[in-house]
Formats: sequence, C-alpha cells, structure tokens
Amino acid sequence: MYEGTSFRGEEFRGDEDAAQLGDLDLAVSSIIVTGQAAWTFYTGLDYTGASVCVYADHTSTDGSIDLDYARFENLSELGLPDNSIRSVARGCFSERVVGAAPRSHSGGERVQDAGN
Ligand SMILES: [Ca+2]
Repeated sequence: MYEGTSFRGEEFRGDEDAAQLGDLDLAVSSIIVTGQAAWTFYTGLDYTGASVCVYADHTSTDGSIDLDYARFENLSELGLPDNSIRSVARGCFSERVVGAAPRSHSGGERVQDAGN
C-alpha cells in the first residue's frame, strides 16, 4: 500500500493481517496486491467498517515462475474513498470482490508458496 496515488510516497508492505496501518493509517491512496491469496481492505480499525476483497487478476511470467498481481493506482478503482483504509486481512471476507474470481485448482495443481 502506498501513501500516494500511482504507488508513490511512503509504503506499507505486509504478508499477514494488519489490524492497523501505522504511518499509513487513513493515508493509503494506491495498492498493489501480489500472490494468489485474496486480501480484504477495511475502512475501520480491526477489520471493521466498509470492506472490499481483492484478488490478483493479472499474471506475469518470469522464467518458470508465474507472478499474480493487481495494481490499483487509486482507491476509486476499489470503490473506496481516498485515504480511507485502516486495516487489512489476508483472505476474502467481503461480499464486494474486485479482480478475478477464485481459480479452481481441481487439476491437483499446488498453490505455490511465495518463498519467503
Ligand atoms: Ca494518500
């Protein structure tokens, strides 16, 4: 998450739930989501308020590695007011969903760990 639109300014990076965003509280103006997990963004602290669930809906391939991502240059692309996000959770917990629907992995495909 970024303080400015188009991924400028201070950054907040995370790979797990965040009940509050520290310096970026009420400041987030753009977002990049990576990986196959959905993320839910909330306008309230501790996963409250309005929410939207975001899936990565683009894939870029680097060698044999597929990278899923979604970029939102401003929060209106998510249907949220600018500078409104206060917490974020890994997983899809909102009825409002942005990005790709969950892909089925019925073919036995394993979800790859991002390698951290
Ligand atoms: Ca901002």
